[in-house]
Amino acid sequence: MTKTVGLLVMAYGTPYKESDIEAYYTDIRHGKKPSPEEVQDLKDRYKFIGGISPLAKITDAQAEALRDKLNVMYKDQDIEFKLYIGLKHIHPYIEDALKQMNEDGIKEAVTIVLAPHFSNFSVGSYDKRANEEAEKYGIQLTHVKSFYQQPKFIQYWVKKINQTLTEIPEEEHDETVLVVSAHSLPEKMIMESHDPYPDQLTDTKNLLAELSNIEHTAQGWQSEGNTGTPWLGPDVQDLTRELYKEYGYKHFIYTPVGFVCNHLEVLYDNDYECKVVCDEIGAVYHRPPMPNTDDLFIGAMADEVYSVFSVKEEDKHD
Ligand code: FEC
Repeated sequence: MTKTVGLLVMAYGTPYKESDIEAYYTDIRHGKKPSPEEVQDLKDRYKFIGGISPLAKITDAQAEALRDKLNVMYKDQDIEFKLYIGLKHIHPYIEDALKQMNEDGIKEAVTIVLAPHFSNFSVGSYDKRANEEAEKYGIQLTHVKSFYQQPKFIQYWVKKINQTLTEIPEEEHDETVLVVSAHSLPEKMIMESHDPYPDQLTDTKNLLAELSNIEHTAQGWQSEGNTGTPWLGPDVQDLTRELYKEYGYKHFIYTPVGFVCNHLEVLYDNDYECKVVCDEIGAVYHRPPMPNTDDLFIGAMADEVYSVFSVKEEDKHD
């Protein structure tokens, strides 16, 4: 008999319409209302990328593609995954997803956050919320903690970096640098807890340097908030200026590998803010496409699920 297992795909969430922006921002700020100026600034950024973010639609599409792939991979184990989407900052919240799972009679689920690297303050905080809720209902969860090391994840980015290099004249490859980045976090939180996040980004950068045709690489952080305390750096914009000053690079290839799709933090922070700096210094801005629903990327997440979740022999024929 086929066994149904929950697949809880967790993601950041985005406002569905302009009137959601203030409540969404307040949720990000743990209930502290942003000032009218801050809300207006965020509204302007969304307006700049077309009004609303494509994130909600892409999250759904990624989650559905992952479920479909897993259902093929687990077919001969007689397992079928039922998909639940749980968001961090807007409905359907992580708690809503667990409640629905319980109502559907799900007893066991695999969770994955649509973020490749693990930090206690990113993936860890999603998992904590899911665990607290699952405990109430007696649902057993198996978590994917990270998938940045999955060969298909790296292959995706290697392929895109190499494709981008073909658009740059060969004699200028030595004057091209790859900027590998993820979302910054407050330095104090990361350092005090020996969080693996910065090292995982360095590992990613090193793998891309080793396996792609790029000659020069640098690691940066992006999209930091305004908390009045230091965040992980260097910020990608400052880094661009520094690299230009020191090496005079003509081409900058940005790979925000800490994110998995097109959304505000890429479409604004990279495609607008980093491009402004490139224009200012007279360099060429390049940003390969984000993974979105690319088959290699979905395959990387599916392979990680497969490596953490297997059904015990005795459960197979329930
Ligand atoms: O709608 C969209 O397209 C936006 C999607 C979005 C993603 C995202 C990912 C991450 N964030 C992380 C941490 C922080 C911390 C703060 C913070 C603030 C914001 C704001 C917006 C926002 N984040 Fe976000 N983030 C996205 C959107 N984020 C909007 C508020 C305005 C601003 O600062 O720009 C600071 C909170 C504070 O002020 O106290 C910290 C991390 C990720 C990547 C992992 C993940 O997806 O969970 C880490 C997508």
